[in-house]
Amino acid sequence: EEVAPGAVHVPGWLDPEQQRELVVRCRAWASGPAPLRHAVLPGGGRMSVRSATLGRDREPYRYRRTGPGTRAPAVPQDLRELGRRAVAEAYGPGAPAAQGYHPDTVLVNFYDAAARMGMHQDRDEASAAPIVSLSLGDACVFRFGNTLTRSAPYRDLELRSGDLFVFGGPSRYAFHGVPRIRPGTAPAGLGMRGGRLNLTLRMTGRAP
Ligand code: MD5
Ligand code: FE
Repeated sequence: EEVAPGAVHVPGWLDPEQQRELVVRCRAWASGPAPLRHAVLPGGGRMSVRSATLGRDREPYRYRRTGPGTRAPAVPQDLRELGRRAVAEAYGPGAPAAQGYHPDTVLVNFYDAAARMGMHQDRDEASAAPIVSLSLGDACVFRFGNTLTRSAPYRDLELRSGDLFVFGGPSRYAFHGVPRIRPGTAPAGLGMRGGRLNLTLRMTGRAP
C-alpha cells in the first residue's frame, strides 16, 4: 500500500456508487463549464490526454484549458472534503498533512485507449501539499519513478477504477507517467463509454 515514502495506494477506495456519481459529474463539467481539451505543449505538440480544470485556472499556472470567455467553475465543497478524507486515509487522521488539506484545484484528465502521459514531475504548484489522485473507468499502467531522473529506476503499477493514490512527502516530486491504458477493463455499470478518467485534487498555493 505504501509504494514509497509518502506515496500511498488504496485500491478500491471509492465504492461503485461514488464512482458512478463522479463519472456523471465529470460528464456534466465536460459538456458545460469545463470542456475536456488537448493541451498544446510549449514546443507545439498536442497532448494525447484531454484535460479540464476546476478552480485555479489562470496563467502562469499551466492548467489553462478553458477557452476565451469561459471561467473554470470552483471546486465543489464536497470534493474538497473528499480530498481531505483521502489524505487522512493515506496518512492517518492525525497526520499534519490531513489537517490543513484544502484542495483549490481539480485537474480532470481523460485518456482514450491510445492516450499516454510521458514521464514528468508536477512542479507548477506553489504548495508542496500532497496530490490526491482518483481513477475511474479503464485501468492503466502507472509508472512511478524517482525524484532525480525521468528514467529508471521506476515501478509499474496497475491503477483501477475506484483507486486512490496520494503523493506527498518525499514522493511529491517523483517523476511519473501513464504508459498505457487497458481498454475494456472498466467495471460494468459505471457508465463510461470507454477510456480512463483521472481526477487530481491539488493545493496550488496560488491566488484564485
Ligand atoms: C493521471 N496525472 O493518472 C496522473 C495522476 C498529471 C498526472 O500525472 O500531472 O495530470 S497524478 C500522479 C502524480 C502526481 C504527483 C506526484 C506523483 C504522481 N508521483 O510522485 O508519482 O492522470
Ligand atoms: Fe503528473
